Amino acid sequence: MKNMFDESFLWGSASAAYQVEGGYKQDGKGKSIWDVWSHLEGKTYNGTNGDIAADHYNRFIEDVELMEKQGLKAYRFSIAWTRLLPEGKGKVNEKGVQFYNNLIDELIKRDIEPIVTLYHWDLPQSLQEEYEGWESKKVVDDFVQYAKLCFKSFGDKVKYWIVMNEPNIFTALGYQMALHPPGKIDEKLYLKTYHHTALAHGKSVLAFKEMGLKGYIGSSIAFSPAYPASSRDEDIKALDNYYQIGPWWFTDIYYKGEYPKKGLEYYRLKESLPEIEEEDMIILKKAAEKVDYIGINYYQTAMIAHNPLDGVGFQGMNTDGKKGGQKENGIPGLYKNVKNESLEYTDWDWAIDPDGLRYGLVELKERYSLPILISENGLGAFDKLSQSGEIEDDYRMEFLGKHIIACNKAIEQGVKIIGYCTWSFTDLLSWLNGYRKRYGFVYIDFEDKALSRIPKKSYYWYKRIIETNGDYLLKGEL
Ligand code: BGP
Repeated sequence: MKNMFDESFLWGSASAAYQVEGGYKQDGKGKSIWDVWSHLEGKTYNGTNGDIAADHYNRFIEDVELMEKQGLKAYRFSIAWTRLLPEGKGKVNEKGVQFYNNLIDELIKRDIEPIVTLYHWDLPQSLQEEYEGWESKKVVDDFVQYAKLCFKSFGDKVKYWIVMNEPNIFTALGYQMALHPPGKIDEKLYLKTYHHTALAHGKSVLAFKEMGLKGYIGSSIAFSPAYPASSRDEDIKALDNYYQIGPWWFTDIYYKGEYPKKGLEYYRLKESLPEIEEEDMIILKKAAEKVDYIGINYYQTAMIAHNPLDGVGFQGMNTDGKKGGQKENGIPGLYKNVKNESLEYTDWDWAIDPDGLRYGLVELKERYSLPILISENGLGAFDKLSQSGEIEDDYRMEFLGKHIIACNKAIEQGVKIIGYCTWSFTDLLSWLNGYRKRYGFVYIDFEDKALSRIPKKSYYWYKRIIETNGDYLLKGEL
């Protein structure tokens, strides 16, 4: 297979502050909504939390050394808003700024490009208490102040910025399914908070450009392309419904500066739309013209079928890793997500579909004509440490390898891909699935206080791919 990856391709890996850092009240850090939520009874898998996590806050040098040894070209991480601004606004915590400066310097020293996410779900608790966080438009301006502080503090060193991580997931889980903070079920709030995330993104993009910083900025959306369950009209229509209030709803407002028409009509009839000011749409349009790339987190595709008015609604998520436990989820009258019999599934019932990535990348290219950064892709699995101290995660190599091949094919089809970040570099906390659902190249025994790092087989495999800029894989050796 012809290798389409150019020399500047960012072979990366990713993490997020709450899932990896620990040090949850160290050096003046304020509380985030996740610090509070994970301590509430019954909210996370077996009560797991990120108090210590992988202790990356105290061990980042060791972690960056491991990245360097692997040859990683880029490391995507998020900044904890509450480390910089413990109360969400006002007084800056210099120790927090120092931590990220140290991390960035350490990466640059080792030729690893920092890709910085500004928001990976850890809203300051004080803003939640003051005005209900994302529910109030006040959050937009507080967010932009925080973003500007980041641009000012790190903008001379960081080239790649991701404003929002998966706004579609944290608003859906927070306001449609009550699985993430603040644990509500309210369609109006879901749409309102999503609109506010788009505004926070848009205003931050414009602020970034106004500051004249040299760099690239976008946001990362969780993207699940989909197929119709059959060629029956009702399934084709269901697929269109899915795209209108799913993928295109999420990405159009960020990358075209408008909501898809049919989706708007649907919510208008239900009287669920938030107040959208004319000024909002002007900002969103301007930002969509200035944004540099689309970030996507890709894990799986969906298979969409007709769902009658008395059909299934949201029926929960598989969080215990017992394969087959996932029930069908849907929106009565619009669509439901059914099992795709032609695909394999992970233990958490996520469809494994490498070609879905190629398919989705081409869809995005055709709709938005922007370069794309794959900011997450990975396999959650129960990894086992062998008696001799090794982790033979061949299944992860197979998973990632097939997805990298899919990227290569997408580039052949004209998609401009800036880079590919695996989720995740070390093992870390999975929000609702605890520490047993592992994604990393580096194993961490979370039961053992030492939290020692052990590179898995996939760590060395990815190293070979990076060294050869993809040749090692594309020549057929998985
Ligand atoms: C994405 C998030 C990540 C990460 C990943 C894996 O939605 O951006 O933070 O958690 O999914 O998901 P999970 O941990 O639920 O398996």
